[in-house]
Amino acid sequence: MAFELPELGYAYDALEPHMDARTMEIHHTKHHNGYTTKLNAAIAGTGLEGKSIEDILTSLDLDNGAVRNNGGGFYNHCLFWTVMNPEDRGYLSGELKDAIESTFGSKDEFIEAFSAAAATRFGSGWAWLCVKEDGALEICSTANQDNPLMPGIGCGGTPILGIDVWEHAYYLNYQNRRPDYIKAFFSVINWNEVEKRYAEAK
Ligand code: MN3
Repeated sequence: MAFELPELGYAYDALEPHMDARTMEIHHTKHHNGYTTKLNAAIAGTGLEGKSIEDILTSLDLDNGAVRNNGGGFYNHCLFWTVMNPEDRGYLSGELKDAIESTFGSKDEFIEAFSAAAATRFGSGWAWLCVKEDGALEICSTANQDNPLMPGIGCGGTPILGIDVWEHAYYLNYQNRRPDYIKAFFSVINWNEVEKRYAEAK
């Protein structure tokens, strides 16, 4: 079973004006599609074929550049589309709200710390909110298409929220203004999905 490009679950223009339709379309049909195709090519005929993407990433050989870059790219974008939603976003509540407040002080302080991780990631990469093995929350960032599930990446745990800070994610609409794009991301977060992922990861 080859990996398939997932549907977004909403229209390309559904996150306007925060995420513009042209960026969303290119990001999904070109970038994510490219990672998916190249991941399938990289695992074809190897022992990785048929494994789940989570299994592939958690047992990854970091020297395997094709699987590292494209497997990370496939997984990261799958997560990214689901943690944004034009409707039915919910709001930070329940156990996740409690955990964020006890870990970071308040929702605003969490947003500040997460935004700083995203803004200061040099070059291309991602910022994450992760659930560590002991259940604690952690903010971290990774380069390129690396992912916290990968072993020894220095950012460990199960990611439950992630933002893509590659320029392809924002340049058409925000040019070099990455901080504006990060701020906009917080207007479209699907907290219901983040809470669901938190409950599963904990
Ligand atoms: Mn991307």
